[in-house]
Amino acid sequence: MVAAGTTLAATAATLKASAQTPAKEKAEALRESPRQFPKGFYWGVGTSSYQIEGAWNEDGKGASIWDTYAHKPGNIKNNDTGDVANDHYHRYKEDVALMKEIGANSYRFSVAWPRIFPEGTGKANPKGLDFYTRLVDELKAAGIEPFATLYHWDLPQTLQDKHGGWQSKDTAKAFADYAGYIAEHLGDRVKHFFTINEFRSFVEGGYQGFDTDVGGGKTLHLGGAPGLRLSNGELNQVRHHAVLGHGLAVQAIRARGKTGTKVGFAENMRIPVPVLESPEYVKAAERACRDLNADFTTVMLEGRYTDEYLKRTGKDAPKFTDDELKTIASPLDFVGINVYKPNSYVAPADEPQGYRSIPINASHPKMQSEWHVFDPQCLYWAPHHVKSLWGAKSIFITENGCAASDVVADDGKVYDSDRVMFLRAYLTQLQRATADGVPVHGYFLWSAQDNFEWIYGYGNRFGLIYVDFKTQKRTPKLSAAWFREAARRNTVV
Ligand code: PNW
Repeated sequence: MVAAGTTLAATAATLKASAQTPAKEKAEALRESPRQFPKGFYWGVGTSSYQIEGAWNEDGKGASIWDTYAHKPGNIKNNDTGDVANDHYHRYKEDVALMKEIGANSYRFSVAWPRIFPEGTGKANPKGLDFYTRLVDELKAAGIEPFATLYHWDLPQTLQDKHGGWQSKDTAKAFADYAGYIAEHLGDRVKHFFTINEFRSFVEGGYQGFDTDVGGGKTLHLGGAPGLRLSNGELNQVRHHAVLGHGLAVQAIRARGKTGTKVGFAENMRIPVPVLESPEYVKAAERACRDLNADFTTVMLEGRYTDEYLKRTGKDAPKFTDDELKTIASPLDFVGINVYKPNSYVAPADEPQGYRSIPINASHPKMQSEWHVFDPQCLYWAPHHVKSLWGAKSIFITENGCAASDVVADDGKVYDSDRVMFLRAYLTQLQRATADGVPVHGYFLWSAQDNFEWIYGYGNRFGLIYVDFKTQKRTPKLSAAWFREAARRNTVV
């Protein structure tokens, strides 16, 4: 009570002072605003190679499983493909200039493995590396810090053909070799690496298909490349190989990168939100979080599969060695989480697991993507859980954003009022987390530009910048102006 009273009084004083003082002091007062993010906060935007680059078979690039998957009629809405996408491969200079214009001080992009090693392993393709070298130089010259993701799902097709992709441990080893190669060649300018993006999405989507709760007892079935339908036992083994690939890559990056290179993963952790903010409910949500993420986040941060996970999977449990567990839990410099929606609402329960999930209501508000359950609180609880469960010292929000039904208005502008509402609401919760001492050091909005949204093709637009895919014309949206102002003032605006 005392603290709340003091804060209110301080806010009132600030407001009063700012009403009477000249511009410079007003700016000072704003900087003191209680909605400030920590000093040095990274305000970034994100993309991934297959979703924006195009040039799918240029300059020696090998095919990826997404090239193959999208080329097969019926897999993608409207049979869209990433063959051209945003043509970013040729327009990266314009795109970096636009990022600067919209106020981003950092950029999370991904490297297309088959550009670097067209066959997955073996001989490197110098032209592939050259593209990322030029991109990184352009970013540095614009004062934008590059953050590189090494795997955002575009596996070299050869590795799929040779041994079933991530069904084989050989893919995990090949991934580490490629990761080490990139760290060696870009590590003088790229200081932050994410190994793998969204383990759950590409493993479950690609190797079995997965169901996500959209409220009212309904689930939505989502899939992706390579489009397999494995059994549960086989799927758990793929999960294991993916986290093993991450661990091996961490070691390779440390061995071959420059001293001081920082590394972590970027996972779309399942996020349980406590129904009430009381200690018992928060405890229940933390237990749910550790449990629901046992297969990826928990094993990478704890170095063991939880007893409940092994019991639950039974005869379908992955086969693993203690050595592999050590590798999987190689020490990290930060934890990256992609945060879009709560996965469940949680209450305490007497059952041994200590929590129960409350159904998501049928009328729950959503954003445009049919899976996108709207709740800003998840951007508070996700990093909070990561800190309280695993003691993370540094956390990045590697993705957050939403699709919206954007159109160009008569005056040539794009008025994405719902995205502005979404960002303000979610970032208010993120700021609250940082104010509570959760060490979040950066935020990457998904996405810099509208792009190829996987099985939804070009229909679902996530960008701060609108892209006309016929002419490749780029137009910053209303939300881009919002983002620039928030980044400039390092606060929620
Ligand atoms: C992420 N869900 O995928 C990916 O990392 C991006 O490449 C993608 O464009 C972006 O989010 C938007 O979809 C997700 O069902 C796919 O909750 C599905 C879900 C979340 C993220």
